[in-house]
Amino acid sequence: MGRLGGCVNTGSARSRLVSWVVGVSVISMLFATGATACVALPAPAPPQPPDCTDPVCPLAAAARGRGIRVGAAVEADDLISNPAVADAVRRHFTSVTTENALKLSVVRPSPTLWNWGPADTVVAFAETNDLEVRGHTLAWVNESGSQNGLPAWMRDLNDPSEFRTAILDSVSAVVGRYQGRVDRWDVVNELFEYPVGVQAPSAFDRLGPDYVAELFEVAHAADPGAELWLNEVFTEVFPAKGDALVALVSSLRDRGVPIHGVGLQTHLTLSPAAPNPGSVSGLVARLRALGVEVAITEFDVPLGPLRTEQQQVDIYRQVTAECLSAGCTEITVWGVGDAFTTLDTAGQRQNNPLLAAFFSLPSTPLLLDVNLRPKAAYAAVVAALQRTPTPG
Ligand code: 9MR
Repeated sequence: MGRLGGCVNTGSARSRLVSWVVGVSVISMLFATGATACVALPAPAPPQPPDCTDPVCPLAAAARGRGIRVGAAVEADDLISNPAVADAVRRHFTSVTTENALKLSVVRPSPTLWNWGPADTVVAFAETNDLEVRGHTLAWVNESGSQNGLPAWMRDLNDPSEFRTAILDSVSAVVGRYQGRVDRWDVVNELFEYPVGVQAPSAFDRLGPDYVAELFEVAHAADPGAELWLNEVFTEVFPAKGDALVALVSSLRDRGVPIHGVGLQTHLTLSPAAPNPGSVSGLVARLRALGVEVAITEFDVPLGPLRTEQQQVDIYRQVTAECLSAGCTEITVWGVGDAFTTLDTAGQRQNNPLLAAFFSLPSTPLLLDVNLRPKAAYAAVVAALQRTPTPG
Protein backbone atom coordinates (compact mmCIF):
# COMPACT_ATOMS: atom_id res chain seq x y z
CA MET A 1 0.00 0.00 0.00
CA GLY A 2 1.25 3.47 -0.88
CA ARG A 3 1.16 4.88 2.67
CA LEU A 4 3.58 2.22 3.85
CA GLY A 5 5.75 1.68 0.81
CA GLY A 6 6.04 5.05 -0.83
CA CYS A 7 5.24 7.85 1.61
CA VAL A 8 7.44 9.79 3.99
CA ASN A 9 5.84 11.26 7.06
CA THR A 10 7.34 14.67 7.65
CA GLY A 11 6.27 14.64 11.27
CA SER A 12 4.64 18.06 11.22
CA ALA A 13 1.19 17.77 12.75
CA ARG A 14 -1.70 19.44 11.06
CA SER A 15 -5.41 19.17 11.13
CA ARG A 16 -7.38 17.80 8.26
CA LEU A 17 -11.11 18.19 7.97
CA VAL A 18 -12.58 15.06 6.54
CA SER A 19 -16.15 15.14 5.35
CA TRP A 20 -17.95 11.97 4.50
CA VAL A 21 -21.13 12.25 2.56
CA VAL A 22 -23.46 9.47 3.56
CA GLY A 23 -26.85 9.60 1.84
CA VAL A 24 -28.23 12.97 2.75
CA SER A 25 -26.10 13.44 5.84
CA VAL A 26 -22.62 14.86 6.07
CA ILE A 27 -20.37 13.66 8.85
CA SER A 28 -17.33 15.78 9.49
CA MET A 29 -14.54 14.95 11.83
CA LEU A 30 -11.27 16.56 12.77
CA PHE A 31 -8.22 14.36 12.56
CA ALA A 32 -4.68 15.06 13.65
CA THR A 33 -2.29 13.63 11.10
CA GLY A 34 1.28 14.00 9.96
CA ALA A 35 1.94 15.70 6.61
CA THR A 36 2.90 13.05 4.12
CA ALA A 37 4.92 13.27 0.91
CA CYS A 38 4.34 10.38 -1.50
CA VAL A 39 6.35 8.92 -4.33
CA ALA A 40 4.85 6.38 -6.70
CA LEU A 41 6.11 2.91 -5.92
CA PRO A 42 4.79 -0.30 -7.42
CA ALA A 43 2.56 -2.13 -4.98
CA PRO A 44 4.33 -5.17 -3.58
CA ALA A 45 2.74 -8.52 -4.35
CA PRO A 46 0.63 -9.81 -1.47
CA PRO A 47 2.39 -12.53 0.50
CA GLN A 48 1.29 -16.03 -0.44
CA PRO A 49 -1.13 -17.31 2.17
CA PRO A 50 0.14 -20.46 3.82
CA ASP A 51 -1.87 -23.61 3.39
CA CYS A 52 -2.34 -25.41 6.64
CA THR A 53 -3.46 -28.92 7.32
CA ASP A 54 -1.26 -29.28 10.38
CA PRO A 55 -2.73 -29.56 13.84
CA VAL A 56 -1.07 -26.25 14.73
CA CYS A 57 -1.12 -23.69 11.93
CA PRO A 58 1.38 -20.83 11.43
CA LEU A 59 -0.75 -18.18 13.16
CA ALA A 60 -1.13 -20.15 16.38
CA ALA A 61 2.47 -21.34 16.17
CA ALA A 62 3.81 -17.80 15.74
CA ALA A 63 1.71 -16.50 18.64
CA ARG A 64 2.78 -19.34 20.92
CA GLY A 65 6.39 -18.79 19.86
CA ARG A 66 6.09 -15.19 20.91
CA GLY A 67 4.22 -15.91 24.12
CA ILE A 68 1.07 -14.03 23.16
CA ARG A 69 -2.48 -14.96 22.13
CA VAL A 70 -4.22 -14.92 18.78
CA GLY A 71 -7.97 -15.17 19.13
CA ALA A 72 -11.26 -15.20 17.28
CA ALA A 73 -14.77 -14.30 18.34
CA VAL A 74 -16.99 -17.36 18.11
CA GLU A 75 -20.62 -18.32 18.48
CA ALA A 76 -21.60 -21.58 20.15
CA ASP A 77 -23.99 -22.51 17.33
CA ASP A 78 -21.22 -22.28 14.75
CA LEU A 79 -18.91 -24.47 16.81
CA ILE A 80 -21.64 -27.06 17.24
CA SER A 81 -23.18 -27.06 13.78
CA ASN A 82 -20.08 -26.75 11.64
CA PRO A 83 -17.15 -29.09 12.33
CA ALA A 84 -14.99 -27.09 9.91
CA VAL A 85 -15.38 -24.01 12.13
CA ALA A 86 -14.42 -25.94 15.24
CA ASP A 87 -11.46 -27.39 13.37
CA ALA A 88 -10.30 -23.97 12.12
CA VAL A 89 -10.56 -22.44 15.58
CA ARG A 90 -8.54 -25.17 17.25
CA ARG A 91 -5.80 -25.12 14.56
CA HIS A 92 -5.38 -21.39 13.86
CA PHE A 93 -6.11 -19.68 17.18
CA THR A 94 -5.03 -19.90 20.81
CA SER A 95 -7.91 -17.97 22.37
CA VAL A 96 -11.64 -17.55 21.84
CA THR A 97 -13.90 -14.63 22.68
CA THR A 98 -17.60 -15.23 23.31
CA GLU A 99 -19.09 -13.05 20.56
CA ASN A 100 -22.57 -12.89 22.12
CA ALA A 101 -22.95 -15.81 24.55
CA LEU A 102 -22.00 -13.89 27.69
CA LYS A 103 -23.89 -10.67 27.06
CA LEU A 104 -26.54 -10.27 29.74
CA SER A 105 -29.20 -10.12 27.01
CA VAL A 106 -28.29 -13.73 26.14
CA VAL A 107 -27.41 -15.05 29.59
CA ARG A 108 -30.37 -13.54 31.45
CA PRO A 109 -33.12 -12.68 28.97
CA SER A 110 -35.72 -12.42 31.74
CA PRO A 111 -35.42 -12.00 35.53
CA THR A 112 -35.95 -15.70 36.18
CA LEU A 113 -34.39 -17.26 33.08
CA TRP A 114 -30.68 -18.03 32.97
CA ASN A 115 -29.50 -19.22 29.56
CA TRP A 116 -26.08 -20.76 30.15
CA GLY A 117 -26.05 -23.14 27.19
CA PRO A 118 -24.16 -21.04 24.61
CA ALA A 119 -21.46 -19.87 27.03
CA ASP A 120 -21.06 -23.36 28.51
CA THR A 121 -20.51 -24.68 24.98
CA VAL A 122 -17.81 -22.14 24.13
CA VAL A 123 -16.00 -22.54 27.45
CA ALA A 124 -16.08 -26.36 27.26
CA PHE A 125 -14.79 -26.24 23.67
CA ALA A 126 -11.93 -24.02 24.78
CA GLU A 127 -11.02 -26.33 27.66
CA THR A 128 -11.03 -29.40 25.42
CA ASN A 129 -8.77 -27.68 22.91
CA ASP A 130 -6.38 -25.85 25.23
CA LEU A 131 -7.60 -22.40 24.21
CA GLU A 132 -7.87 -19.37 26.47
CA VAL A 133 -11.22 -17.60 26.91
CA ARG A 134 -12.05 -13.91 26.82
CA GLY A 135 -15.53 -13.42 28.35
CA HIS A 136 -17.32 -10.68 26.48
CA THR A 137 -18.94 -8.55 27.90
CA LEU A 138 -20.56 -7.75 31.25
CA ALA A 139 -21.47 -4.07 30.86
CA TRP A 140 -21.73 -2.61 27.35
CA VAL A 141 -22.33 1.03 28.18
CA ASN A 142 -22.68 3.14 25.04
CA GLU A 143 -26.13 2.58 23.61
CA SER A 144 -25.71 4.69 20.50
CA GLY A 145 -27.03 3.04 17.44
CA SER A 146 -27.09 -0.56 18.54
CA GLN A 147 -28.18 -3.04 21.12
CA ASN A 148 -25.76 -2.86 23.99
CA GLY A 149 -26.16 -6.31 25.40
CA LEU A 150 -28.53 -5.30 28.19
CA PRO A 151 -31.79 -7.23 28.23
CA ALA A 152 -34.83 -4.97 27.81
CA TRP A 153 -36.20 -5.88 31.24
CA MET A 154 -33.01 -4.62 32.90
CA ARG A 155 -32.87 -1.46 30.84
CA ASP A 156 -36.47 -0.75 31.89
CA LEU A 157 -35.67 -0.90 35.62
CA ASN A 158 -35.83 2.81 36.32
CA ASP A 159 -35.67 2.36 40.06
CA PRO A 160 -31.94 2.66 40.85
CA SER A 161 -31.94 0.06 43.60
CA GLU A 162 -33.74 -2.50 41.43
CA PHE A 163 -31.34 -1.80 38.58
CA ARG A 164 -28.37 -2.12 40.95
CA THR A 165 -29.55 -5.47 42.26
CA ALA A 166 -30.21 -6.82 38.77
CA ILE A 167 -26.85 -5.79 37.33
CA LEU A 168 -24.59 -6.57 40.25
CA ASP A 169 -26.24 -9.93 40.97
CA SER A 170 -25.93 -10.85 37.30
CA VAL A 171 -22.27 -9.87 37.10
CA SER A 172 -21.51 -11.90 40.23
CA ALA A 173 -23.43 -14.90 38.96
CA VAL A 174 -21.87 -14.88 35.50
CA VAL A 175 -18.28 -14.37 36.61
CA GLY A 176 -18.74 -16.77 39.53
CA ARG A 177 -20.11 -19.55 37.34
CA TYR A 178 -16.96 -19.52 35.19
CA GLN A 179 -14.48 -19.00 38.02
CA GLY A 180 -11.11 -20.40 36.96
CA ARG A 181 -12.42 -21.18 33.44
CA VAL A 182 -12.71 -17.75 31.78
CA ASP A 183 -9.24 -16.21 31.75
CA ARG A 184 -10.21 -12.59 31.22
CA TRP A 185 -13.36 -10.52 31.09
CA ASP A 186 -14.32 -7.45 29.13
CA VAL A 187 -15.96 -6.03 32.23
CA VAL A 188 -16.88 -2.68 30.68
CA ASN A 189 -17.32 -2.27 26.94
CA GLU A 190 -17.60 0.93 24.87
CA LEU A 191 -17.73 3.38 27.74
CA PHE A 192 -17.00 6.57 25.83
CA GLU A 193 -18.91 8.61 23.32
CA TYR A 194 -17.29 9.53 20.08
CA PRO A 195 -15.67 11.50 18.66
CA VAL A 196 -15.16 13.07 22.07
CA GLY A 197 -13.90 11.02 24.98
CA VAL A 198 -16.66 11.61 27.49
CA GLN A 199 -18.46 8.86 29.29
CA ALA A 200 -21.63 8.02 27.41
CA PRO A 201 -24.89 8.61 29.28
CA SER A 202 -26.54 5.24 29.79
CA ALA A 203 -28.72 3.06 31.97
CA PHE A 204 -25.58 2.31 34.01
CA ASP A 205 -25.67 5.86 35.41
CA ARG A 206 -28.35 4.54 37.77
CA LEU A 207 -25.50 2.81 39.63
CA GLY A 208 -23.94 6.13 40.62
CA PRO A 209 -20.94 8.13 39.40
CA ASP A 210 -18.25 5.57 40.21
CA TYR A 211 -19.93 2.56 38.67
CA VAL A 212 -16.98 1.52 36.52
CA ALA A 213 -14.87 0.93 39.62
CA GLU A 214 -17.76 -0.84 41.30
CA LEU A 215 -18.27 -3.24 38.39
CA PHE A 216 -14.59 -4.17 38.43
CA GLU A 217 -14.72 -4.75 42.20
CA VAL A 218 -17.80 -6.97 41.93
CA ALA A 219 -16.26 -9.02 39.11
CA HIS A 220 -13.01 -9.36 41.08
CA ALA A 221 -14.87 -10.61 44.15
CA ALA A 222 -16.59 -13.26 42.00
CA ASP A 223 -13.31 -14.56 40.53
CA PRO A 224 -10.17 -13.05 42.08
CA GLY A 225 -7.99 -14.95 39.59
CA ALA A 226 -9.55 -13.56 36.40
CA GLU A 227 -8.03 -10.67 34.46
CA LEU A 228 -10.43 -7.75 34.21
CA TRP A 229 -10.41 -5.49 31.15
CA LEU A 230 -11.90 -2.34 29.72
CA ASN A 231 -12.73 -2.67 26.01
CA GLU A 232 -13.08 0.36 23.72
CA VAL A 233 -13.86 1.04 20.05
CA PHE A 234 -12.47 3.49 17.47
CA THR A 235 -9.52 4.65 19.59
CA GLU A 236 -7.33 4.54 16.48
CA VAL A 237 -9.62 7.12 14.84
CA PHE A 238 -10.52 9.40 17.73
CA PRO A 239 -7.49 10.44 19.81
CA ALA A 240 -9.81 11.94 22.45
CA LYS A 241 -11.09 8.46 23.25
CA GLY A 242 -7.53 7.26 23.79
CA ASP A 243 -6.85 10.22 26.09
CA ALA A 244 -10.00 9.45 28.06
CA LEU A 245 -9.00 5.80 28.40
CA VAL A 246 -5.55 6.74 29.68
CA ALA A 247 -7.03 9.18 32.22
CA LEU A 248 -9.60 6.65 33.45
CA VAL A 249 -7.16 3.74 33.72
CA SER A 250 -4.68 5.97 35.53
CA SER A 251 -7.33 6.95 38.07
CA LEU A 252 -8.53 3.36 38.55
CA ARG A 253 -4.98 2.09 39.05
CA ASP A 254 -4.16 4.91 41.49
CA ARG A 255 -7.16 3.91 43.58
CA GLY A 256 -6.27 0.21 43.56
CA VAL A 257 -9.25 -0.84 41.45
CA PRO A 258 -8.59 -4.33 40.02
CA ILE A 259 -8.18 -3.54 36.33
CA HIS A 260 -5.61 -5.58 34.42
CA GLY A 261 -6.03 -4.78 30.76
CA VAL A 262 -7.37 -2.55 28.03
CA GLY A 263 -8.74 -3.89 24.77
CA LEU A 264 -8.63 -1.83 21.60
CA GLN A 265 -11.37 -3.28 19.42
CA THR A 266 -9.92 -2.03 16.10
CA HIS A 267 -12.97 -2.34 13.89
CA LEU A 268 -11.59 -0.36 10.93
CA THR A 269 -15.01 0.54 9.60
CA LEU A 270 -15.23 4.31 9.84
CA SER A 271 -12.83 5.21 7.06
CA PRO A 272 -11.00 3.37 4.28
CA ALA A 273 -7.76 5.09 5.29
CA ALA A 274 -5.20 3.18 7.32
CA PRO A 275 -4.82 4.32 10.94
CA ASN A 276 -2.31 7.12 11.19
CA PRO A 277 1.15 5.61 11.71
CA GLY A 278 1.92 5.62 15.43
CA SER A 279 -1.69 5.99 16.55
CA VAL A 280 -1.86 2.38 17.73
CA SER A 281 1.65 2.02 19.16
CA GLY A 282 1.43 5.41 20.89
CA LEU A 283 -1.74 4.53 22.77
CA VAL A 284 -0.54 1.02 23.60
CA ALA A 285 2.65 2.45 25.10
CA ARG A 286 0.77 5.02 27.19
CA LEU A 287 -1.58 2.38 28.56
CA ARG A 288 1.18 -0.12 29.28
CA ALA A 289 3.04 2.57 31.20
CA LEU A 290 0.11 2.50 33.63
CA GLY A 291 0.79 -1.18 34.35
CA VAL A 292 -1.99 -2.81 32.32
CA GLU A 293 -1.89 -5.29 29.46
CA VAL A 294 -3.15 -4.13 26.07
CA ALA A 295 -4.66 -6.19 23.25
CA ILE A 296 -6.41 -5.84 19.94
CA THR A 297 -9.72 -7.49 20.73
CA GLU A 298 -12.10 -7.20 17.75
CA PHE A 299 -9.92 -6.71 14.67
CA ASP A 300 -11.58 -6.54 11.25
CA VAL A 301 -10.56 -4.71 8.08
CA PRO A 302 -13.37 -4.73 5.50
CA LEU A 303 -12.76 -4.28 1.78
CA GLY A 304 -14.46 -1.66 -0.38
CA PRO A 305 -13.98 0.45 -3.47
CA LEU A 306 -11.38 2.53 -1.61
CA ARG A 307 -9.70 -0.36 0.20
CA THR A 308 -8.14 -3.11 -1.89
CA GLU A 309 -7.01 -6.53 -0.76
CA GLN A 310 -3.40 -5.29 -0.82
CA GLN A 311 -4.37 -2.42 1.48
CA GLN A 312 -6.17 -4.85 3.78
CA VAL A 313 -2.98 -6.91 3.96
CA ASP A 314 -0.87 -3.85 4.68
CA ILE A 315 -3.22 -2.57 7.36
CA TYR A 316 -3.25 -5.94 9.12
CA ARG A 317 0.55 -5.94 9.01
CA GLN A 318 0.94 -2.29 10.09
CA VAL A 319 -1.49 -2.42 12.98
CA THR A 320 -0.31 -5.81 14.25
CA ALA A 321 3.33 -4.72 14.10
CA GLU A 322 2.58 -1.43 15.87
CA CYS A 323 0.68 -3.20 18.60
CA LEU A 324 3.38 -5.83 19.10
CA SER A 325 6.20 -3.30 18.99
CA ALA A 326 4.59 -1.50 21.91
CA GLY A 327 4.00 -4.73 23.85
CA CYS A 328 0.49 -6.01 23.04
CA THR A 329 -0.23 -9.47 24.36
CA GLU A 330 -3.14 -10.51 22.13
CA ILE A 331 -4.47 -10.06 18.62
CA THR A 332 -8.09 -11.20 18.31
CA VAL A 333 -10.21 -10.96 15.16
CA TRP A 334 -13.98 -10.55 15.22
CA GLY A 335 -14.95 -13.80 13.55
CA VAL A 336 -13.36 -17.10 12.57
CA GLY A 337 -13.52 -16.35 8.85
CA ASP A 338 -15.16 -14.14 6.26
CA ALA A 339 -18.38 -16.16 6.29
CA PHE A 340 -18.91 -15.23 9.93
CA THR A 341 -18.30 -11.49 10.00
CA THR A 342 -20.92 -9.39 11.69
CA LEU A 343 -20.06 -6.49 9.37
CA ASP A 344 -22.18 -7.95 6.58
CA THR A 345 -25.36 -8.09 8.67
CA ALA A 346 -28.15 -5.60 8.04
CA GLY A 347 -28.10 -4.39 11.65
CA GLN A 348 -24.44 -3.46 11.52
CA ARG A 349 -24.90 -1.61 8.26
CA GLN A 350 -27.89 0.34 9.58
CA ASN A 351 -26.04 1.24 12.77
CA ASN A 352 -22.91 2.38 10.97
CA PRO A 353 -23.79 4.26 7.77
CA LEU A 354 -20.10 4.68 6.97
CA LEU A 355 -19.75 0.92 6.89
CA ALA A 356 -22.56 0.77 4.36
CA ALA A 357 -21.14 3.67 2.35
CA PHE A 358 -17.48 2.68 2.15
CA PHE A 359 -17.32 -1.09 2.38
CA SER A 360 -18.43 -3.88 0.10
CA LEU A 361 -20.99 -6.56 0.75
CA PRO A 362 -19.52 -9.08 1.37
CA SER A 363 -16.79 -7.16 3.10
CA THR A 364 -14.39 -10.12 3.59
CA PRO A 365 -12.67 -8.44 6.56
CA LEU A 366 -10.99 -11.37 8.33
CA LEU A 367 -7.94 -13.65 8.14
CA LEU A 368 -9.59 -16.83 6.84
CA ASP A 369 -11.70 -16.79 3.67
CA VAL A 370 -15.25 -18.05 3.26
CA ASN A 371 -13.88 -21.58 3.00
CA LEU A 372 -11.78 -21.08 6.13
CA ARG A 373 -8.53 -21.00 4.17
CA PRO A 374 -5.78 -18.55 5.22
CA LYS A 375 -5.72 -15.30 3.21
CA ALA A 376 -2.83 -13.00 2.37
CA ALA A 377 -3.80 -10.95 5.45
CA TYR A 378 -3.18 -14.06 7.54
CA ALA A 379 0.35 -14.35 6.17
CA ALA A 380 0.94 -10.67 6.96
CA VAL A 381 -0.11 -11.14 10.58
CA VAL A 382 2.08 -14.24 10.88
CA ALA A 383 5.03 -12.25 9.48
CA ALA A 384 4.39 -9.42 11.95
CA LEU A 385 4.25 -11.94 14.81
CA GLN A 386 7.52 -13.50 13.70
CA ARG A 387 9.48 -10.36 12.86
CA THR A 388 8.35 -7.45 15.06
CA PRO A 389 10.86 -6.76 17.82
CA THR A 390 9.49 -6.71 21.35
CA PRO A 391 9.78 -3.40 23.22
CA GLY A 392 13.07 -2.99 25.10
O1 9MR B 1 -20.87 -9.42 16.55
C1 9MR B 1 -21.89 -9.06 17.47
C2 9MR B 1 -23.26 -9.19 16.81
O2 9MR B 1 -23.51 -10.55 16.49
C3 9MR B 1 -24.34 -8.65 17.76
O3 9MR B 1 -25.59 -8.65 17.09
C4 9MR B 1 -24.00 -7.23 18.20
C5 9MR B 1 -25.01 -6.71 19.23
O4 9MR B 1 -24.97 -7.46 20.41
O5 9MR B 1 -22.70 -7.22 18.79
C6 9MR B 1 -21.67 -7.63 17.91
O6 9MR B 1 -20.42 -7.56 18.55
C7 9MR B 1 -20.02 -6.26 18.97
C8 9MR B 1 -19.27 -6.42 20.28
O7 9MR B 1 -20.06 -7.12 21.20
C9 9MR B 1 -18.83 -5.07 20.84
N1 9MR B 1 -18.06 -4.32 19.86
C10 9MR B 1 -18.67 -4.20 18.54
C11 9MR B 1 -19.03 -5.58 18.00
C12 9MR B 1 -19.55 -5.49 16.57
O8 9MR B 1 -20.71 -4.73 16.55
